[in-house]
Amino acid sequence: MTRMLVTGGAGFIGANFVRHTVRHHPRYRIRVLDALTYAGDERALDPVADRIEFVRGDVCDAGLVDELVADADVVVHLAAESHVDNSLDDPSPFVRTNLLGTFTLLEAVRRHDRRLHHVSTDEVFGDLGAGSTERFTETTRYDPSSPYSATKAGSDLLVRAWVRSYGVRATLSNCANNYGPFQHIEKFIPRQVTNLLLGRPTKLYGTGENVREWTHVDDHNAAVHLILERGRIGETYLVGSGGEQTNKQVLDLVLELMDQAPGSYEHVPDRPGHDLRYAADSTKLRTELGWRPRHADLRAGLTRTIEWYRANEWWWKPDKDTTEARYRRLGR
Ligand code: NAD
Ligand code: TDX
Repeated sequence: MTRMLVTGGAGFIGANFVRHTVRHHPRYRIRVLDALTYAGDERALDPVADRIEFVRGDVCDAGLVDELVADADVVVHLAAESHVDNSLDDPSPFVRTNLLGTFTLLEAVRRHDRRLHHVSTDEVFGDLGAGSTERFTETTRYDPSSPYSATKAGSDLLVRAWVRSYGVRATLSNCANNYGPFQHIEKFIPRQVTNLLLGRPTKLYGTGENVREWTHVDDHNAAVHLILERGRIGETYLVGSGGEQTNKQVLDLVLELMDQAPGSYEHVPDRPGHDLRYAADSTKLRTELGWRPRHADLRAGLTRTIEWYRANEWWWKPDKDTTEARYRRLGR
């Protein structure tokens, strides 16, 4: 058995990763480290609870992290503050968790010479022109816009420096926007879906012309496994489905799939510094490691995701009022 430590394993991508790993990679014995912030929910791990060990704790707690890393062969690092709007409102937990947390983990991994995979975002590159066909690559210059992406960029740079200076055995991935089950209802797609399920208006920032490359969480997690198995140490791999959509297009598709008229949304004030367009060139991952998105059909993926939110009100409904109260305070 390979002992795997997953940080942030009760969050959206982390919980899907843990469930995917239990199902498809039984050689791993998994331990999850998660602080259970507002974004973490241990119930997402219920179906695999008897196959994993859950530790509630902070990735910035050096003593705890040292102990857990010493007892692992592989570490997959997903713990982070992840929501751009929250980072604009209060950057401090982002600086702490994303920077100090990654530093704490890197020091433990260095001491115990453990394999690390660092999960990051394509937002570290900033944004692209709305009309351009340019895509981010592994060598695009870092140019983050928000406190969230700046702290993620900083965490990537720490990982790269620890590889070069201390020989830490780490890989990195920078993925485009994910969607799928268990995504917090503060994020774009689940916010709209749950609003519609409750008979409330959907909310579109600004003109809705911003472009994202929606990638199903299972495709992202399959990429992480390929990188863990065959990725080259020190290398970065970009992950993206290739399907770009404006927010308006995605919202119209959600409306159509939920039997609502196109264009029925409320325009709300734009997010400050709102990145225009993200697009990741995942050629390296595809050619070196043979990755292909299996859920590139957004219509099919959204249909299943909408069904999941419809069937799992127990999971998201208790958070709805607090989440929307936060948005009201932000004017969005
Ligand atoms: P999420 O907010 O849903 O989950 C984050 C998890 O980390 C939660 O369970 C939370 O409790 C935990 N956590 C937060 N602070 C912690 C701390 N100090 N110590 C321990 N645990 C802590 O986020 P997500 O969308 O699942 O993202 C996971 C990772 O993937 C992040 O690093 C994010 O930057 C990256 N990423 C996300 C996307 C996306 O579209 N969601 C895309 C690319 C990369
Ligand atoms: O109500 C909304 N209306 C709206 O128009 C919300 C919540 C968002 N938006 C827009 C803003 C973005 O252009 O939708 C787009 C997607 O928004 P988010 O879901 O907040 O994602 P984004 O800011 O693109 O960042 C996401 O992808 C990259 C994740 O939250 C990050 O963790 C990841 O790194």
